[in-house]
Amino acid sequence: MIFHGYFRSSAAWRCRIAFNLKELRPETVFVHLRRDGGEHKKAAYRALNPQGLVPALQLDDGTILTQSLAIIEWLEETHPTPPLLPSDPARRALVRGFAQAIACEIHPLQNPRIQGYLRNELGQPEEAVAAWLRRWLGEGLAACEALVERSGGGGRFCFDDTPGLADICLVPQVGSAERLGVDTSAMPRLRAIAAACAELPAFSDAAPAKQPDFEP
Ligand SMILES: N[C@@H](CCC(=O)N[C@@H](CS)C(=O)NCC(=O)O)C(=O)O
Repeated sequence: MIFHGYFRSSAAWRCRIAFNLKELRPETVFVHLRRDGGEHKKAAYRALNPQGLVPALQLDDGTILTQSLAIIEWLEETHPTPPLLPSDPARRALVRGFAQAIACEIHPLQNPRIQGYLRNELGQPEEAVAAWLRRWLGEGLAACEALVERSGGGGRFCFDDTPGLADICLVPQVGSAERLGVDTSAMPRLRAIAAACAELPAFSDAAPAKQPDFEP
């Protein structure tokens, strides 16, 4: 299996954590999102993912999976141990809802192509782009804090005492919040969970700075 990713991509970061938790080491190909106008926009990569987004996962039978949540759900179904979702259906839905709040609502507004549109086509200055990023990230994470709180998640991780899909989605988004200077002081649960995750090699080894294609 071949994983196509980029060190800074939070969608790829989610998958890296999931691979590590499942103790899988896929061959990795790095797709540079900034070099030469973006390798993800070239025909060679679009043949893998017509959306022109990383990550993509090429399976041994040639099937190409796209979308980080679909990749992680495939991993969960094919390599069930350790589980990334709770066994109770309602709690599974809670975890999926949390994961989608990040992957479907917060993250898409942060994407390089969205930033490029704001800068280049709408002519917005850097301060306006930064304000956009912080606004949607801050508001989205505040809702995530409430979701964890409401779930009775007093454990070490979002919805359980073991890390799972919600934590996999949370950690890269908290990483973006730190990088972009979002004020997370009113999100003590999320900060504590991110700190607990950082103590686990599956999470710390997946961080952008640990990837071979990392650039400061
Ligand atoms: N929903 C997709 C998001 C994929 C995505 O947006 N990837 C970003 C990097 S995190 C990307 O390739 N962006 C390219 C661009 O915006 O030009 C997933 O979860 O896989």
